[in-house]
Formats: sequence, C-alpha cells, structure tokens
Amino acid sequence: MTTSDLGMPPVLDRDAADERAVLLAAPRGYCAGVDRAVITVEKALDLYGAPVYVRKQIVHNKHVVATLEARGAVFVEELDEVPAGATVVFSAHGVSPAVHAQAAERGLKTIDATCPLVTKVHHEAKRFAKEDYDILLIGHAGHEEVEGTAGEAPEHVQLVETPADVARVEVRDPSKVAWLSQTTLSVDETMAVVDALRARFPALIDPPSDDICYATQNRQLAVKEIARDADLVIVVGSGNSSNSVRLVEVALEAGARSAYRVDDASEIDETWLEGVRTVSVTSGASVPEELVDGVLSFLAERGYPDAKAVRTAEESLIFALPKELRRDLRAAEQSKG
Ligand code: 0CN
Ligand code: SF4
Repeated sequence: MTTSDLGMPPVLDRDAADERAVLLAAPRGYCAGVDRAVITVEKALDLYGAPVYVRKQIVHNKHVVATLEARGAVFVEELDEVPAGATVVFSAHGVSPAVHAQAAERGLKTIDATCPLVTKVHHEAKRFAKEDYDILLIGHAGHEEVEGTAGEAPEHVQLVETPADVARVEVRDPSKVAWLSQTTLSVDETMAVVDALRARFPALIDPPSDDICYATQNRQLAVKEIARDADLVIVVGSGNSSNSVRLVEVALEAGARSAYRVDDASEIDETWLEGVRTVSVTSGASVPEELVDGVLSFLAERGYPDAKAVRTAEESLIFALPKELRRDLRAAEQSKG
C-alpha cells in the first residue's frame, strides 16, 4: 500500500526527495493577442458599463470567462442572443464576414478583439481566393478560428485535419493550390500534413509567412525543452484551448513520461506524483499566471523545491487595442478634460 492509497500525498525516500526538481517553461501563458482581448473586455466594461456582450468565449479559458462574467460580461454563442443596439465584442479567434454582416443588420455596436495574427490569416485567405486558388486550410473542424477563416472564402476553402484527409481532397486545378492553417496547431503535426499535401500537389503554395503564430511556436519549443527529462508535465489550460491541448501532445512526443492538462491545481490527481522526481510545468496562451502559481504552490506543499525557469525565447510583442475602443476611450478622455 502506498501513502496515496491512504489519501495522503505520496512520499519519496530521502535520496529521491533530494533529487526532486520543478522546471517551469518560459515563455508560457498569455500571448499578445489574449492580453489585448481580455483588456478589451475589461475596458469596455469600464467605459460602457455592464452588460457588455461577448460573442463566444473571449479566449478559451474558463477562469478568464468566469472572472469577466462576474464583472458583467455576458457571453453568448450567437448574435441573435444580443439585444438590438447593445455592444458586442468579437473574440480573439475571429469571425467570418457573415457575422460582421449580421451585426450590422441588427444595429449592434461591435468591438473586434480578433487577434491581428488571426486577421493576417484571413487576409491570406481573401488574397488566395481572389487569385482563384483552391485553399487547403489545416485546422480542427468546429474550432471558431477555422469557421472565421473559412468564412472569408467558403467556396475556395477545404478543411484538412490529418494526413489521412489528404487523399480525400479534391481540387479544380492541381497547379493552383495553396495551404493555410489555424494559428494554434502543433508545428510538427502541421508539417506532416503539409508534406502529405505536397506529395499529392507538388505545386502547392505556402502561406507568405507562418500561420502558426509566434506564441504557439514558442510555447511548443519551451515545453519540448522541459519535457525531455520530466517524469510528469503539467500543462495549465482549458480543454477547449487548442494551443494548450497541443502542449500536452508535444510534451509526450518530446519524451515526457506522463503529461496532463489541468484547468487549475484542484484538478491535479495526487497519484500522478507517485515516484515522480522531475515535474515540469507550463501553460497555454490563454492562461492567467495565477493559475500556474497555484500549481507551483500545490507542488511546494508536497515537498517539491522552488521552480527553476527554463527560458527558450524572449517575447515583447504588444498589440494596440481595437480601434473602435481606442476611439471611444479617447472621446471619453476628451469629454472629461
Ligand atoms: O486558448 P485560446 O483562446 O485559443 P485556441 O488555442 O483554442 O485557438 O488561445 C488564444 C488563441 C487564439 C486565437
Ligand atoms: Fe494571437 Fe497567437 Fe495569441 Fe492566438 S495564440 S491570440 S494567434 S498571438
């Protein structure tokens, strides 16, 4: 019987305890697009007062959504749930032109918190469609970002999820095919799909620059570094957060002996720690740092040492707030002064 069978935290022998380590990935957590989207809702609440409507989860994190809800944000699935004339924020993952049109039709005031790096992919889709390419969009069916990007040119876009899908792709002209992707995919898996596409369509055109964004790429590189020698990798992030879920897969691919995603420390199962010396911790791009702090405290309470940060990249990108909001903030400032 082990201590965890008795409902107690597992205890390692003295030598093993001395060798315990906690590695903390850097970069982790909020990216520039998430920071901007969350601040957008906060400032909209301050400026216009509650309720401020938000179409879909502003970012895919249940703690972020609950915190904003408590301040008066109202999250809706579709615009028909928003009263005429109200203010609605579009989430970081972007919306299709049809959603913009629906908002205009209903007379809604919109603030578009789509990440500029998602907007960039929308522009690429529009450009390839204008030149009459067949666009093979690599991404996950049903993800809001994919719906928004595909909605820019529905008659030109086909979704490809896995290398196995490639055989089913049908194009009008194999010499006029381009691929694009969701911003939050696994870099390695995406390249496997691209290789399969190129084997079928040698003339395949790449996106003008990486669609998988800097934050997704940096967090995957960082988790690889801390996963290699880890007995356990804990990824903080919500279940519907594509980039967070990818971090678990990348960690296992990189050699972690086990890897789990949790929304917060309360979801850690004590049995995961049995016999574990090195625990590595990271978080997705939509995850507030206090949730990571909670995981580190949980480990400290069980005898693990202070975390050692392992940095693989520096990040300094910041995006300006959406222009509609900046304009209203300026106007409010002027009317005060
Ligand atoms: O977790 P997120 O809100 O979204 P996905 O990883 O599911 O795309 O992170 C921010 C990403 C964006 C856009
Ligand atoms: Fe933008 Fe990338 Fe962050 Fe998504 S994960 S919001 S694309 S920076």
